[in-house]
Amino acid sequence: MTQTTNTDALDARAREILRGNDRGGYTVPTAGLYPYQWNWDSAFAAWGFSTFDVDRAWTELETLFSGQWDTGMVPHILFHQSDPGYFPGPEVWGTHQSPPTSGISQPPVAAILARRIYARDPKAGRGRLAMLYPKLVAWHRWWRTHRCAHGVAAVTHPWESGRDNCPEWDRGMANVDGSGVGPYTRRDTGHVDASMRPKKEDYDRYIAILQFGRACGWDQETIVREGPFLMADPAMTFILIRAHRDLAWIAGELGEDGAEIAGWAAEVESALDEIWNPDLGCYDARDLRTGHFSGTLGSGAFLAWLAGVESRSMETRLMRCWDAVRYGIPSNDPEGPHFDPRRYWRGPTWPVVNSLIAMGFAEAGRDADAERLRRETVDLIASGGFFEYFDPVDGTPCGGDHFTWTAAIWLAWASPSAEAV
Ligand code: 2M8
Repeated sequence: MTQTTNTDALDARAREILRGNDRGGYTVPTAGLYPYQWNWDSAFAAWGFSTFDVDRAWTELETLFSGQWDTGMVPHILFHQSDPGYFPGPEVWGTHQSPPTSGISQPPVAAILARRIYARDPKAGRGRLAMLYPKLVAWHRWWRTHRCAHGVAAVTHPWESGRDNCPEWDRGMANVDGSGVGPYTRRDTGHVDASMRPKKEDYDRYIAILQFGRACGWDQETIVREGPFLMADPAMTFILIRAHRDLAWIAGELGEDGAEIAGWAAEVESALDEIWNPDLGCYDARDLRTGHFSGTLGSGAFLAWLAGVESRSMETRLMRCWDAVRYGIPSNDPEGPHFDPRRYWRGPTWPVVNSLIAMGFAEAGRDADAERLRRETVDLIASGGFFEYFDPVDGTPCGGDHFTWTAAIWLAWASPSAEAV
């Protein structure tokens, strides 16, 4: 098969996956394992749709914001239709929202990707972006008020970070007592191999943190002040800085005043020293209950470039971590004690995270790194398929198949046919 035919076939397959996971106005990450609308998955889905159906791309974001709370928070899951295949479902979260939702948020990539979707067809997108703009502002304001009280961005649940069981959270999770959560049945291990998923002791703690939030009626002040888990997250911090900047740009494009939003980005940036771990030589997650760094290098540190942050010592450390594997940026340092190449966020490489890291590389003028990361991601998808994530050492595809965000980033970034926008 020629290179072109192969690209055509993969592009067609990726579009088919997005269409196949479309449930009418929103996409599920993959049938079975994740039967609802997830926050950052949807923003990536929209980016993918924008390569062949810009109207559908805007609809995806609009449906996501249909779940926005009065507080401005955009929840991490919207439960549009009930499905017994996923735990914890809407009745466990108990948020009393319509549509039913979870009670935490997820990385705010929507403004970053809305800007790119808009760039594909500004004429068609202007009205849609203008409608979305005040909702984005309300969500970003929520981040500033409820998650950046310590300066950088914090997460109140590992699920809020999107990197569920990454070793950075081990410190904070050690403070959480999962022993009293009562009986429950996990559904994820019925869909994929249990050795690739978080362990039972992690799940007990995830549920304990959820139960705390539910017991206080999802009152954010109580959760931040007294909740069982609160950690500063480099990935969230870098994404937020970048998202604030893109939202300020959107404001300017729409003739709105983006100065306040640009100020939020500067505020977070000026607090970055709080998460610089000198012993690790890079940005690190930090337990805000005890002050301890996680002491482990994760893929979130590589998002520094996305926020325009650079440092010589960080560069050497991060490149060593990448060079230790063959495919993509590993979610945890292969030379560290926690590296587990197939267990979810404890070592595998995630094409979706690679796409964000490569965006940062390209904008920092690190074209060779951006291209290397794109090529390594192409190799994974071309030989393994559109899986959720991959073993970075030997390229084995892992987790769910026919995965929305893998198909989306293929179309928008990795595919040789992808236009740079
Ligand atoms: C994973 O998280 C969910 C909980 O939100 C789960 O494991 O049940 C993460 O990879 C997260 O980043 C992602 O958004 C979600 C759906 O793809 O799955």
